[in-house]
Amino acid sequence: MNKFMLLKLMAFAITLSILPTSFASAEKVSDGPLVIEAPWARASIGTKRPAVVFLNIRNQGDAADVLTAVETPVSGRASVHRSQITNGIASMTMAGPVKIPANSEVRLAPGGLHIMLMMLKKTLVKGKDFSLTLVFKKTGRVEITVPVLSVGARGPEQE
Ligand SMILES: [Cu+2]
Repeated sequence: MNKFMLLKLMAFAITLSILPTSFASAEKVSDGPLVIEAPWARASIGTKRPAVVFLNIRNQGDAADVLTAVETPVSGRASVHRSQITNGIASMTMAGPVKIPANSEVRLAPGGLHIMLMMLKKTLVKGKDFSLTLVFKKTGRVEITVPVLSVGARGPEQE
């Protein structure tokens, strides 16, 4: 084996070791300055109860944007909710339009902002994924793929 072939093999091995992590991060960059990172959903118990989606929205631009709506073929009614604890009682409300300030990140995570999928049209099965479209005022529509984790998942890192 000559030195050139060895280098090619090494490059191939490095590519192989990098691939799984780049898939796992499931990063989607829009045409604009927004980056949607680490989307995930919990498996649903049938379709009677709502499902929930979490993700990070990073705004790399110098102008704020606003998340105005979410859509997905698996749900008849998808919206952004905010969980809160008032006087020791946990509740959630419609978040309304969510501002994504310039050069910052908005995290949709357990205990805070999340995307609620009501009127599920199909059961979300662990290991499967589904498409979700985020609608932004400036950037427009950004379609992402959301992987479905286990029912008790607390985040993509725990899987
Ligand atoms: Cu909710």
